[in-house]
Amino acid sequence: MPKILFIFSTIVFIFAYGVGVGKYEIFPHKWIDAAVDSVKAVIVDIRMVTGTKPTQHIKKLPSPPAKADPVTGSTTGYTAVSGFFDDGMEIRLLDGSGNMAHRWPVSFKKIWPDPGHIPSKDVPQSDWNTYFNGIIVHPDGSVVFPFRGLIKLDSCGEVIWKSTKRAHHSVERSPRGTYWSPGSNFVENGTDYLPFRGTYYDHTVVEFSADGEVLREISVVGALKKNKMFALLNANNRHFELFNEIDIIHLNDAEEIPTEYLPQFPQFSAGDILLSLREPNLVMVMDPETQEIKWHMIGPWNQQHDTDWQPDGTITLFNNNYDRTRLGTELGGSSILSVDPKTNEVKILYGEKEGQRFYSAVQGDHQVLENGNIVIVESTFGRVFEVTSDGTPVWEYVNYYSEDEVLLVSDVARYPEEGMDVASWQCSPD
Ligand SMILES: [Ca+2]
Ligand SMILES: [Ca+2]
Repeated sequence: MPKILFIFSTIVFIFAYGVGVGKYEIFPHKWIDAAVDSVKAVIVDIRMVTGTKPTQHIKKLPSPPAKADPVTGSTTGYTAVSGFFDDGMEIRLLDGSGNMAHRWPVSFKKIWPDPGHIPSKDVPQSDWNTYFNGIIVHPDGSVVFPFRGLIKLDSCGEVIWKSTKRAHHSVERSPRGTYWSPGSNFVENGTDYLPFRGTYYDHTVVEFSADGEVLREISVVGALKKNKMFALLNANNRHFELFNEIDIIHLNDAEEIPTEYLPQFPQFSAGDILLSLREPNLVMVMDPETQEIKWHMIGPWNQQHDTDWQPDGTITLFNNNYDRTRLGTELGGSSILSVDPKTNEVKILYGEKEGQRFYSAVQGDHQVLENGNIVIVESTFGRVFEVTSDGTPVWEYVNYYSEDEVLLVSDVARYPEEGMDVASWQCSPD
């Protein structure tokens, strides 16, 4: 091929890839949304496709490192994490010392050898050009996670079932043993939602049976319309017709209220689901039967992820506090917040203080443990850590690629050791 043609085709590839990233969430698009970053993403993508270096999953640590001393303590229970480890995307189970207790390699090509349910332009170029959020590890060693559908693998990583219904960002079990995930449908020329004439992703909540069958799907944009809350979506001078194929709400969590928490949430009922919508900084509780939105609040969180019900009648969340800086220096970094939906009182549980600095512009996950400790994933800096309720770090795992580079970790789920008979699972890690 003449050199000039090669250069031209590379530029076309770069451009196409940059567009793909923006439109189809191949990677966290906010992470690489600036034009210069898109070009960078493409340059790295050549190394991704050729399997040379997983640059798309790597972030360079600040220099000098913001935190000098590693936390060396151990913890109890098993910590499930997902991200890029060693040779590819995986779900891993870590023991209390951070050692790998089990692993589930996740290959797009193996799970979806014939991805007919995905538009060809969205099919990843390689197993490395993928990522996912949301994991559940079951006591028998099976895992469920959204990955261009909802997937259940056994302890050896073989597919037990898979649904082609698009699911993304999170998966949570209901009290009935079913699964909730955010879903999405592509809407062309959004005439259903005039005056918004654009083409967009209508994010939905999808309930799957324990066998992966779709039981129901509810449009969240439709629910906002029904509750006369549509004005929230074009606040800040946003006009959807100016955009194309836009992710207008970025639904990133859906979980049903645990039955045992109901007495602490008298304003809500069994079956209600908690939703996190990143774009409008909106957290809300919806009855999926009637689509009545029973409570909602915008901020003070900013671009949040992972809202969780708590047994004390509060809701906690990962406040990304995205501010377009590399280290969150403009707004003070990310934090874990709690809100009482009875009073709308907000408290900072961890972060936004000297000595508690962490920051993940996108993704991020947290879990409040029974003893009040909090496990936090600082996704883009590849760090999972646990702090006590007074903010003392007690455990840490960093997914290093090199001395000054880390690989993204998207999720965390902590499980007590009891009931997780990991030694009995087939296919122990090699
Ligand atoms: Ca959550
Ligand atoms: Ca959580």
